[in-house]
Amino acid sequence: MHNRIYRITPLALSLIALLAAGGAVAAEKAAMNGPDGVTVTLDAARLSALPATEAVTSYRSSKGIETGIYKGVLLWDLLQAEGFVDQDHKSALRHTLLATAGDGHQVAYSIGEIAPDFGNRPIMLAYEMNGEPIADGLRMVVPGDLRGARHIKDIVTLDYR
Ligand SMILES: Nc1nc2c(c(=O)[nH]1)N[C@H]1C(S)=C(S)[C@@H](COP(=O)(O)O)O[C@H]1N2
Ligand SMILES: [Mo]
Repeated sequence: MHNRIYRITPLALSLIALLAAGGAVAAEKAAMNGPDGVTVTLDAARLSALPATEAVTSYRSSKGIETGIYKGVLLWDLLQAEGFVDQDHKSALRHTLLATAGDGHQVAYSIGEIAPDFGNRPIMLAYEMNGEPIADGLRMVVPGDLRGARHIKDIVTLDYR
C-alpha cells in the first residue's frame, strides 16, 4: 500500500506541474498561416515561449465602456519569432494579417501599423484577461482604439498575406 502511493506520487506531481505551467495560457489554439504555405499552431506552449506583455484597455461597445487588463504577446514579436516579416521594410509594408473568429468576424491589421519603425501600435494577441485565462479563446487587444470592433475574440485563424 505504502509502496504503491510512493510510486504514484512523483507521476501525479509532474502532471500537476505540467497543468499549472500550461494554466497561464488559455487551452484554445489558433492556426497562423504564413508565407509559402507555412502553418503554425498558436497554442499555450508556443505563446508562453514568447516575451509576455500587458496592457490596460478601454473601448466603447454597445454595452458601454469595457475595461480590461490583458496579457499576451505583441503581434510584432509573434510575427518576428516566426520569421514571417520580410527584412526589407518596403516589401514588409505590403503585408497584412487577417484575423478570423469562430463566428466569422474578421479584422485585418497591417504590418505598417505594428512595425516599431512605423505605426508602432502595441497590438497584442492576448491569452489572459484580468488575471484569468481567456475562456473563449485568443483575443486581439488594440490599445488606443476607441471602439471594440478590432478586439476580435475567439480567433480561429490568422492569415499573413
Ligand atoms: N469574434 C467576435 N469578436 C468581436 C465581435 C464579434 O462580433 N465577434 N464584436 C466586436 C465588437 S464590434 C465589439 S464592440 C466588442 C464587444 O466586446 P464586449 O462584448 O466585451 O463588449 O467585441 C468585438 N469582438
Ligand atoms: Mo462594436
